[in-house]
Amino acid sequence: MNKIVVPIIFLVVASIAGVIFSVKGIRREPVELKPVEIREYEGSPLSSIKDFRENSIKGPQYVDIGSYKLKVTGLVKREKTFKYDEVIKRFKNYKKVLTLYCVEGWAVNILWEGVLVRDIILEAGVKDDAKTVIFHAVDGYTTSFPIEYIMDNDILLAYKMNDVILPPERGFPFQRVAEDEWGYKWIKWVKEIEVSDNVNYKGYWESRGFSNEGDLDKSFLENQ
Ligand SMILES: Nc1nc2c(c(=O)[nH]1)N[C@H]1C(S)=C(S)[C@@H](COP(=O)(O)O)O[C@H]1N2
Ligand SMILES: [Mo]
Repeated sequence: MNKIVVPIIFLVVASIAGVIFSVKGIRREPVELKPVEIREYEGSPLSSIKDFRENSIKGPQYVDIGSYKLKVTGLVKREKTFKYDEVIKRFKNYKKVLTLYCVEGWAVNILWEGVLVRDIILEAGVKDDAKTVIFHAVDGYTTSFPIEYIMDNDILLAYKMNDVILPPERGFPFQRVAEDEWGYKWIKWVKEIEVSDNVNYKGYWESRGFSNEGDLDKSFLENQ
């Protein structure tokens, strides 16, 4: 009897030990799961997030998301401060394919995803004398829009492009997506949305001769 039982017990113990050792022994490097950008949306091709040219006034900005806050200030009923996640979760998300045209002559067609600037501003409540919305970025860059334009249109504050979270170079955490407007109106690394009564405000490129309207159908130069 023992002649059979002993080897069986031995075999069982040995195979359990074998399993434990082999599991412990597997030392495979973790596989990095990179986000994959989509290159086609509803049958139409998209540009790649690598097709952009880096021409920001101070180069890419690397925002620490732990301490990041988006502020709504100025002529609002309640000044507001949102953390990154709050912005994305609190407001309804939208997506749209839009092309960014830089005045330098290049363009990228991208699926943008984000929240509406209007929804964020409405949460703060606009005062009667509000005329202009000024966007401020981490690198000191600014650009502005008439308040009616922001409130009457579906203007995105994007946090994703081609289904991928904005890379730091592309404006993480948020880029304002400005439909029908030149690239310099697409402010990256947005940190503050200021509601103002200053109708003559001029942003970074606007104060250097670029049209304040930024209308794509017209020249980007102010007096042409
Ligand atoms: N904060 C910030 N946003 C910015 C700029 C900048 O220098 N700083 N450059 C603008 C210009 S001129 C263009 S064409 C687009 C270009 O986007 P990209 O730098 O992601 O290619 O970003 C716009 N947004
Ligand atoms: Mo640009």
